Amino acid sequence: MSGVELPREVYEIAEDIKTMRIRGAGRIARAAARALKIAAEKYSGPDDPEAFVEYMEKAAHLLKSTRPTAVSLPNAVNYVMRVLRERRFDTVEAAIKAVIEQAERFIEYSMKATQRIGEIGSRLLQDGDRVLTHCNSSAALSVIIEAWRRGKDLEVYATETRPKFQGHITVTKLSEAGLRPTLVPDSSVRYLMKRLDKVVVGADTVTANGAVINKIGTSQIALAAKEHNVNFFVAAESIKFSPHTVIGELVKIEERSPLEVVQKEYLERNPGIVVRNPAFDVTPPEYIDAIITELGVIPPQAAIMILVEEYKREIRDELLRATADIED
Ligand code: RUB
Repeated sequence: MSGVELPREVYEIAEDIKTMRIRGAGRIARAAARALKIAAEKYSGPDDPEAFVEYMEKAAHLLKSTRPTAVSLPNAVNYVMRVLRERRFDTVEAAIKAVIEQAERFIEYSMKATQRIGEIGSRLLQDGDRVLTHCNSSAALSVIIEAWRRGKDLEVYATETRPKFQGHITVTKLSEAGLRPTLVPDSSVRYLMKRLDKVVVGADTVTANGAVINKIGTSQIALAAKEHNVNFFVAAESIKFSPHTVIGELVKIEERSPLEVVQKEYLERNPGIVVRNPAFDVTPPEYIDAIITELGVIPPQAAIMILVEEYKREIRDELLRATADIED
């Protein structure tokens, strides 16, 4: 690994992602792209393109290691790093310029994708719908708020989303947009489901078979929605689709500190009690009516089509890697 030190800002962004000051799969991805851009802008190592690539790989590695579940993070890092991995540069200056442009391209695409999901997804909500959302997803909010802006009167429910209470961010955003959201405990979802029409949630990762990994509790909501014949929609940009899952790789579910669930004193007083804090769960495709992407609305079973269309290179690399492993 490169001996050239990374700028302080890159470590700060990595720490902000790890500690969830920056959170939500889309935001994490854009923050990582921004960190790579800063790393390139502030490079102060030798005037040697190879040394620069090594230094950028160090930044890429650091950023990817911050949180394990949202595939948008490695997708963002790989998208930016692709310019260095697939091209050779004669000068460091040219390589820096290419990284900056690629990072900016990613950020712009990601922002526009969320907006486009709102435009496309808003058509799935009807005037008078009672809609539930979980956690805090920019893509899901884009759908709900855009439908509201288009004149659809919606009654929106948001779960608290324990233990980190991202639901509070959601109700604030909805309220700022002019809606009058209702905040509800996570455990009230099945009780409320009979009076709801639709559920809209975001995604951290969509797998090749159309399963969706999102904030813990999402799969229970999907179960209750299925039981009550309530439509369950997922809003997810194509950067949330995981090329690694094409070869059957499983998505790692982040397990966070028990101290987000109970206080330190509680653990000290009760040494015989184990507290676990899994942060995400998996909703199988059978429980999902549609995935709203910036490329259109798809049934979950068509996730593989988005992957093949958008991640040709990555899938080819994954397949080569899998074959090499078999031959070893
Ligand atoms: C956030 C979460 C969100 C998705 C999608 O979890 O599960 O639903 O990341 O969000 P955490 P977005 O708070 O642990 O990061 O649509 O904004 O990408």
